[in-house]
Amino acid sequence: MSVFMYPLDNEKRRVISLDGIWKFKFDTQGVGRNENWKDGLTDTIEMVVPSSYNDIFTEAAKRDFCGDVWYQTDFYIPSEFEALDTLIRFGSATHRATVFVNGVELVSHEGGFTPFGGNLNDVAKFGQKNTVVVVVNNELSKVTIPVGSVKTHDNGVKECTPAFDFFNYAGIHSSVRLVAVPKTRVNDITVVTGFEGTTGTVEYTIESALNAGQEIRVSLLNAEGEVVATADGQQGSLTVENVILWQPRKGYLYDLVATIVEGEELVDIYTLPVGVRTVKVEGTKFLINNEPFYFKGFGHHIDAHTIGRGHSDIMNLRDLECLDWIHANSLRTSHYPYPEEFMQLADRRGLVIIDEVSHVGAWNMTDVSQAGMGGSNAVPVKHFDREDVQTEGMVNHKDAITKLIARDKNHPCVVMWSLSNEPDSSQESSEAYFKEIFAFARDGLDAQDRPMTMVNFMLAAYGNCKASQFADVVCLNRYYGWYVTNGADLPNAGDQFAKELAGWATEGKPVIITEFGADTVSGFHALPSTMFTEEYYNEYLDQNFAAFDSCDAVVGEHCWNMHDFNTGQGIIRVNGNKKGAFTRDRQPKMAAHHLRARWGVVKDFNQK
Ligand code: GCB
Repeated sequence: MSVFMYPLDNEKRRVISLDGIWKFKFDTQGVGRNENWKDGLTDTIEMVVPSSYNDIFTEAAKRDFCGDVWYQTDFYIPSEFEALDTLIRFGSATHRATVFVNGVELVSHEGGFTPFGGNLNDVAKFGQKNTVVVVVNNELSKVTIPVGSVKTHDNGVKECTPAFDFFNYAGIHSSVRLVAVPKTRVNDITVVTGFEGTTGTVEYTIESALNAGQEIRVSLLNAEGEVVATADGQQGSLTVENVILWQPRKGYLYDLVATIVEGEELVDIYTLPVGVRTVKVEGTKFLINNEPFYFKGFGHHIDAHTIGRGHSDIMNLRDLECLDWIHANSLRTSHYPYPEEFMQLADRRGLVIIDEVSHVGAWNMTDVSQAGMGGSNAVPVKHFDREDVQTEGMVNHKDAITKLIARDKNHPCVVMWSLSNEPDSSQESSEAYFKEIFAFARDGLDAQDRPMTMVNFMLAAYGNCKASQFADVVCLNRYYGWYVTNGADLPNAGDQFAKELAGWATEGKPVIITEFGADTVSGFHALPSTMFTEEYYNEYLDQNFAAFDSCDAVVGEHCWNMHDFNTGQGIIRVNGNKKGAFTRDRQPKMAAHHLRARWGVVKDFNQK
């Protein structure tokens, strides 16, 4: 089974959760791989799966640990699973992991935000106790996705130095499950939807190795569970009369039920939620269902007190409630793929998603970072001039894109892929790099052929960016009134921003402001305002709104960030990044009320 298919429990499939408290051990000396910790851990402590391990402890050395950590638990596979294929599936482990079952290496995976797993049939004992040991590593380099480096201190302790502005949370971040599926099964499904007038279409392709006498039957059920269309075969098209479209904020879903049958016997069944909608860029418009859409929302982070980046349905739901309250219609999964369960909620709610791969912040690997982010980690070598970045880094980047699209290709909420956040696209050598990355991503990975973008950094301003030429939509992170033209010059921030936007508008593409925001400590007030106060954020927002409204090509505004979030320590971070409209515990600052007032008026469609 494609590991990217979400695990389902149904008539023919079984899912057993392995979430809970696991045994855990920091490999402080880096000896575990040589000393065969894979055979079983000793002297362990406890750890929750899923979660980041970092904020569970009270010691800095554990929070900031860089290297291997080891997990272990026991599990049973029921004897009746012997007739099936049983996988152990991890939703994600950051940034890489190797899984051992009963001492045998089962699977290794690179990339901290996408699922992986391995078939247990040859290594596990049915009806008996099995042991799984997982080593998870959080180290970063110039060629990992995301980018960073590792510094070794005089005492031998390693420190991860991310080239990105979010805490480098690590651990088993999503659920671990045993997934038992029939030997002949639906291995993968791909859907492409469309509509003409009131008639919708769902074209599907099902990957499956059928035995003689077996066939595929497909039906489409509406939200009431009534069959509205049927088809047979591995590929086909379902026609839906009086189709109800998937719309922003009205996430209507059909169920595509794919079955394999042998005569009257059911061999396998898989149900995929499907939203019928189209997405297209036309001139400076971003069309959803042929209507010009206006993005209102945020760049977000999966980030919460104590759980770090661990998956939490509670935080996801709270975030969606806050987004509804503030009249947001969209979100960017900055700066990595989000939990599968988050994407499912977005489908159901009609939350429009710009889905971002975890290629982020190569700016910090160059001398330019000195100007922007006070980057004490700067290495004065231009990132894209490095041969290893153009070779190994490119391979890893492509791999991360492949996995993101393979996992999220069927989600109606996803309307665009973001292939990078803030690379230093002012460098000459970034041009060839991104030409190849965009060509690769467009070459058949996404059957829905969604628009593709990369998110531009302010130091590659209009006229200076070598990569945005390959994008369908210009996405800009801009901080006029914060990093550029700060406090003293705030009244001019809007005009300066508008000037740059006028330049971008000549490209004839839609422009989305994917970041704008000001660090604001909740409860800080000043009259007249000063930077970091709630008053300042509101004035800053007004300057930005004026710039957006001055430019017809601007089709969206994503404030940075939805909520305060944790970062590494640094002289420009006050216990984390404080640009949230909400606090880290998801309570509104004054800025949230200000955004809400505007977004309650700005329409989802036909704004400009
Ligand atoms: C950016 C980055 C984002 C940072 C933000 C900031 O441009 O994309 O990851 O958190 O700036 O607040 O500095």
